[in-house]
Amino acid sequence: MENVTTLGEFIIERQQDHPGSSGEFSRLLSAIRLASKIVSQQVNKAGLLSNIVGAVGSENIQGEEQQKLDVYANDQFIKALTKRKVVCGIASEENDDFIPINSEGTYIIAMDPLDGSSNIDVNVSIGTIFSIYRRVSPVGSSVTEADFLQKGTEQLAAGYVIYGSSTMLVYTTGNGVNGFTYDPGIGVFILSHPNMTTPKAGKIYSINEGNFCKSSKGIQNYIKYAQSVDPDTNRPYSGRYIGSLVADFHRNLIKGGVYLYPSTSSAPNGKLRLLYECNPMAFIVEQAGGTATTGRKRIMEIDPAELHQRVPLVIGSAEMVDKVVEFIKEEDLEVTEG
Ligand code: AHM
Ligand code: MG
Repeated sequence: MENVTTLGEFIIERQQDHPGSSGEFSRLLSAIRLASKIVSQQVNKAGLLSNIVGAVGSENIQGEEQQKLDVYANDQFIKALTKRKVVCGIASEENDDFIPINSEGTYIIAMDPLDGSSNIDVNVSIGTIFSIYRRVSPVGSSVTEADFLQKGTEQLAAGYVIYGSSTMLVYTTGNGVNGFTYDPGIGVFILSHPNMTTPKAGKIYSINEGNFCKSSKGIQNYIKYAQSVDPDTNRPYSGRYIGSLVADFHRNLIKGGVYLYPSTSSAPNGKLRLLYECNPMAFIVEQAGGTATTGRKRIMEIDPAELHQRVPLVIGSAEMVDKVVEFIKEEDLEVTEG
């Protein structure tokens, strides 16, 4: 195990790049690291929990009630972040309101503790997504909603954990993107993907095509474009859609591709949440050389109006995202002219 860098070492090294830093931020990242190890272990036992140890709601052998995995993940992240005392508030997909933590804390977290809920019970990759901001209200006062409603451009850090064939933690603090793979044998994350960049273009498009008839003309035309044959532009693209944002995003980040969750007639703002799904992924993709937009506006420049706000998302390789935007703009033009 010589010449490897662990996540713990990496966090300390990077902290030294910021002289005068109090180490608070590093403590926060260590809390996320700890919670993701615990959740990873539990995710790997998910089948055992529901089918052997007992269904959700029943008691296990220690007399503890079995929890749903997403509730369990939420509790673990909240517990770990609360202990570090540097966090003043948390917004989570699992909680209607934000949770005030320590009024002396400097940072706020927005998170989706276990994303990809439809895949939890069927052994398909799922993930955790997080986004970190400095509070805007004064330290010592109670955290306010305004602390959470900041633009994505204000993010200090963002990342995700993918519980896949191996568990990986990928994050950025605005200075590139680094990925760490978990070695369960020794219980550490090891730097496996330093300075991750995403190709300018790829061959993959990821969208729930079941929504085709509910989609706008622009999106329908893009799907037809992705499916048409044109060897010069590597088409037809491959359709890949897992239904777990973290897994679809992670694959496309590495291989090159575009992920879309556009507006549909039944979900005019799409499905995904701005604060803890779209913004963190947008920060990561931009740091890796890609882009993220609603089709009309850069994701990270949206002024959030509410905690659980949804926005349409087109994210991935820059040239592929641009192509989708062309189709959306073409449709806008037809609508205005017609
Ligand atoms: P969730 O937070 O309830 O898990 O929903 C978010 C998930 C994303 O991970 C995924 O990309 C998307 O929903 C899939 O939605 P759909 O089943 O509509 O395609
Ligand atoms: Mg989610």
